[in-house]
Amino acid sequence: MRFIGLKSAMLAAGLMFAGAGHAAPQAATAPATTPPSAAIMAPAPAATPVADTPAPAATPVADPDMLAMDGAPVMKPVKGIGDAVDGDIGIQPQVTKNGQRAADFHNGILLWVISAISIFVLILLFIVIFRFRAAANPVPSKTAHHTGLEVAWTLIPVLILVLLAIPSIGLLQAQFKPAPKNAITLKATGNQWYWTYSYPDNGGFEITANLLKEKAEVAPGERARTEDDGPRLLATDNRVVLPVGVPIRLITTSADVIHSWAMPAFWIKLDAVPGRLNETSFTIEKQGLYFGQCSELCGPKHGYMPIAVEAVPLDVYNRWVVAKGGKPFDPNAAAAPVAEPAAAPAPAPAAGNAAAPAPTTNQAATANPAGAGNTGN
Ligand SMILES: [Cu+2]
Repeated sequence: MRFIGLKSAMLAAGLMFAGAGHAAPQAATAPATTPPSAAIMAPAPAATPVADTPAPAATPVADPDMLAMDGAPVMKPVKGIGDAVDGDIGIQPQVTKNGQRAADFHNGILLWVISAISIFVLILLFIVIFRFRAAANPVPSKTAHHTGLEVAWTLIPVLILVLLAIPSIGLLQAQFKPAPKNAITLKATGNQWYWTYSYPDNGGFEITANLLKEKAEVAPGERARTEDDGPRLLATDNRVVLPVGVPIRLITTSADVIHSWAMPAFWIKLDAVPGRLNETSFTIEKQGLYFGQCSELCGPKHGYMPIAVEAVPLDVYNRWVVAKGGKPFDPNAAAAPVAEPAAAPAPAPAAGNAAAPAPTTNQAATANPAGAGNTGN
């Protein structure tokens, strides 16, 4: 534990200096080994590339450490963070604003209200059972109506529901607030039974995440899960890497049947529907390794398509992106150019479909390169 404290302090110091201008060398050693217990990331990383404009393209260097990041486990899982704990009940510790808001709503309001109502109804039930049983109450009352009581038991529940609806609708609205323009897009595509991810704002490179099998299940030479990879059925061969403190635009779709990209620690569960793009956004506020699963019954191996997200500082993220052959994300430059590619791909296929002679035979579709492109979308 003393080690962790020391490393966190070193990282904090490193980040402070990184803000001063030379980001890459500082972060090169520290964050890769940083445990998720490191301080919550403020949107500070935005300050990193301020120093000079050409730097972001040049500074992040592809180094072997980063290439290993989505293969070999760099960040180790911490029990209780981003994962369920045996015997625990309730909601996982939340690392996004909406998640914290929802957890507070659940723990601070909903739980108390439903407990009070359940106890109240139970007391009424016991009164009926004991006080009005045939032996204790041989001559039952003939009362059929009581206006005051009827108004009360209609109005009070309505009032409770209205009071609950106010924070509930606010939360719903916050969950589907469109991502800001400087967001990084992560596109998750469900497949039977694995996930593919692409990073359209970082040059569009792709990674594929498969379940890591247990030692007894792998073929000779095949990589088996270790404890450093994560828990059984949750560890993946490639992890999704995302920056902390930067808004993420999550887009889901599917190549076959309906899947659902669910990450409990982010308060995210978004269906991945073939032929559709679903969108939501979130900002991870804490470094760490988080686990989730496909949460839609998508076939016999539905339980075998886990999700592992590694949340790292922006400069580490950028180095990973470069190592994957992508282009690093510059939060300052992003606002303008991101908007266009994000908007362009969506309407393009629709327009293509409309413009291309849709009613004609499939001969046209196969001959038309635009049509071939559409199917991939
Ligand atoms: Cu699935």
